[in-house]
Amino acid sequence: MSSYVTTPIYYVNANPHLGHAYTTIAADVWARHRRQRGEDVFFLTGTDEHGSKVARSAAAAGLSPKEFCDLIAGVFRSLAADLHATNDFFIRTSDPEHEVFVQRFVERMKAAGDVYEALYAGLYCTGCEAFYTEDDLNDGLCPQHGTRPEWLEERNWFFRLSAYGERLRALYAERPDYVLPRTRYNEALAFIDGGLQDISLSRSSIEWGVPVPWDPDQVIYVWIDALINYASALTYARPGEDLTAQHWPPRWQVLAKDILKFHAVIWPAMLMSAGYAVPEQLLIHGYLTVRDAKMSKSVGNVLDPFLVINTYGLDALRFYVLKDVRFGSDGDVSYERVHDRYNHELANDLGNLVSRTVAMVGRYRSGAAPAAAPDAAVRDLLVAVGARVADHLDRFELTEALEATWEAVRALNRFVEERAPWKLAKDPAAAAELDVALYTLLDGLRVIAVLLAAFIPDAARSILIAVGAETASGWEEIAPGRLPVGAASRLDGPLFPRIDAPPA
Ligand code: ME8
Repeated sequence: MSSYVTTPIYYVNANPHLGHAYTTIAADVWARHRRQRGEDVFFLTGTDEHGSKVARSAAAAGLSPKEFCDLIAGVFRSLAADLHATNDFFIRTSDPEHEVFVQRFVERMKAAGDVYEALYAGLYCTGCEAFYTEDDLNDGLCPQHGTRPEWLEERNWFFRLSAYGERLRALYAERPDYVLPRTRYNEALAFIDGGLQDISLSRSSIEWGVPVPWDPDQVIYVWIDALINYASALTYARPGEDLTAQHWPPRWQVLAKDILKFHAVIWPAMLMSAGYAVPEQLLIHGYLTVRDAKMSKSVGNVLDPFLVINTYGLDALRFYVLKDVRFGSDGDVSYERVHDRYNHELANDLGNLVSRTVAMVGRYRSGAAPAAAPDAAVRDLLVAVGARVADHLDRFELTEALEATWEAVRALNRFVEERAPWKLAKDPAAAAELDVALYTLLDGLRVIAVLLAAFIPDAARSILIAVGAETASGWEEIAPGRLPVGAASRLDGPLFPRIDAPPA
């Protein structure tokens, strides 16, 4: 089965912040993990470039929309690269192939009888690029941005979303895990049960967008245009090839709760209308917050992912966001917390363990894995941890998976202290015991590196090289005892050098 994984496509109205990095990292961990399990993964991310929000930012910067998009899309693309995201394609909604595909898609919706023209008179938040009713607002303000929406009156083409209530309800009834976690499933179902209104499919008062094919004075509403990216990308990601048959529908779509309604209600209805299969599962995470407020470009309370990477390295960033904030919930983040977790968990717990182990194997066994079986208690613990990590990952519990892995890290640290190989090395009668201790440590680190390979790929690879198991990182390698006898261990420098003070 194909495993098509997507992130949202991010607005290019401003530079990316840690919130965008977060979703891309989570989806990348997932993509890497599924590849470890031998699946045929296609991983997509990209940028959402049309609409009034982006057009206004471009105007404020004194650039044409396209020039402005090229600039900021470039920053998002380099963020994905700097995160070592293994995306198979990077889509931009200003790609001509996407634009043509969007036109064909809405034509299919029209041919299905789901598109009609009418007057829209109501509220619009440009920050959300969303239409609101009075009931949606908090004291007349946008629930996401705290700003006053604009009053719009324009002729629009509408999508008959109201006709899809029954089919959506049937979808939710058939698939109790369509949206994870369950609270988000319930929230989406409540939208549907609350009664669906038709929505605008086009905008007549803006120009920066994809022209409506049968009415080129209007452009397609940016959210309709954006959602279609998940389908359009497969048709041109590989020149001369259409990957739709191989990868459609998406198996996992990762996004935060701010855009749940678009993905969990409007998107499947659009797909039903145009005659496509709906995605298998939506995985919804919470917000990174700063002093309890959602980190966002409009509030300006952002942490800079590039700064964290430059100070602590990429793996520290990947580890931090997934370990510090329980995946699915909201959680506060700060540079101080990155700093603490880096020094305690990565530098002390893991980095030191690797350095000590490799140093001892070098000193006492000339850098070669001794002939021994792993200590039985450690082996049993690693088997149990491996099974739990797999279970957590199956439920998309990324933080719990890391926590379980850290139990193994701490267990190996205790094991070194208890066995004290430096004492055993002084006693010739304890040579066999020393072999077991050193083999257990090397092999245990190997297992931990395989468990961590999707989360902190660079460090995991360095650990595998350090213990002499460079090529073996498939999921079956989590079984203890697979380190070949004689494997050569080496380490060039500390994996996570200590850093004295947080940046900024
Ligand atoms: O909504 N915490 O783009 P966007 C966690 N273009 N995740 C966050 C976050 C935070 N503080 N801030 C942003 C759009 N994100 C549309 C999407 S998809 C067809 C179109 C992440 O630039 C999170 O994934 O506002 C959220 O859903 C997404 O960025 C919103 O990015």
